Amino acid sequence: METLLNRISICVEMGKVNASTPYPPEMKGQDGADELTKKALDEGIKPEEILNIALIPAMEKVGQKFSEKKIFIPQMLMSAKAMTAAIEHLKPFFSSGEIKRKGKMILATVQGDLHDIGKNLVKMTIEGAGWEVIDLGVDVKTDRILQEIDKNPKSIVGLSALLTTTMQNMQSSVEAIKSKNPSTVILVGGAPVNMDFCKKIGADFYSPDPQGAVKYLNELNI
Ligand code: B1M
Repeated sequence: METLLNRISICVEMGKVNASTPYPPEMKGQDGADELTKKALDEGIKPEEILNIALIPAMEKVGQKFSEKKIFIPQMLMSAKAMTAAIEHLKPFFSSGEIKRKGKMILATVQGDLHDIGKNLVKMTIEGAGWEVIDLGVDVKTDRILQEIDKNPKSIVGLSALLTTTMQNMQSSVEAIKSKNPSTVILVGGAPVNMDFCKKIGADFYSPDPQGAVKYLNELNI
């Protein structure tokens, strides 16, 4: 029998958001990522297990299929919707951090980039660890980030990029931020980013995942 985690994973891979969506036709009438994630939590499955065993690997498969031209943008978008529906149920578990905030992070997906699932996970995890997050959203121009730093001068800046093309925009944002505010600490992440790139563009730290970001933030003496 298929486990619940496996079923959630299939829903994300196939783009099955909830029971009432007719897409994909072969799963019509079945529960989707929405209902199954709630069920999994009700049955006591840990939110981290749902995220790491079901959701993230499903998205990796989606990316793989997209690379192999087995699926196209509309399917990828449905998978993103299914993943977002599942993550909605996980939010309360990640966001139940301490009331007293340790510090602030201005978080953005860089200009030209519309991917926000990873950024949103980073946001949830960092908030859950007791930090305030000012989420500027996706496709964020450097000027908008600079404006927010002016309003919140001691904030850490977190930048996410998922495309090799938008890594260049990450670089120009980092350069502009450091040139105007050399003491601003900048944390970068996203699938194509790595520590070498982080160092090359003058950012302070790279983390491959939200947990690494939290560890770094908590070690900062601010
Ligand atoms: Co796009 N896409 N996409 N896409 N998409 C990728 C990234 C791609 C790898 C797919 C592929 O070809 N295999 C590829 C990029 C190739 C490249 O540049 N090398 C790609 C492409 C090409 C595109 C388009 C250009 C397609 C087109 O139009 N022809 C287009 C670009 C649009 C744009 O941004 N301008 C596009 C569009 C889309 C959708 C809109 C359909 C949708 C995004 C919906 C959304 O985000 N709301 C989408 C999706 C879903 C993907 C894949 C399948 C999944 C991304 C995802 O959510 N992963 C992706 C393939 C893949 O990644 N396997 C792909 C799950 C998420 C939890 O992981 O975001 O990596 P991730 O975040 C991780 C870590 O990276 C880290 O923590 C997170 C949790 O572990 N992290 C940080 C992220 N940010 C961090 C910041 C930090 C610290 C850690 O500190 C600040």
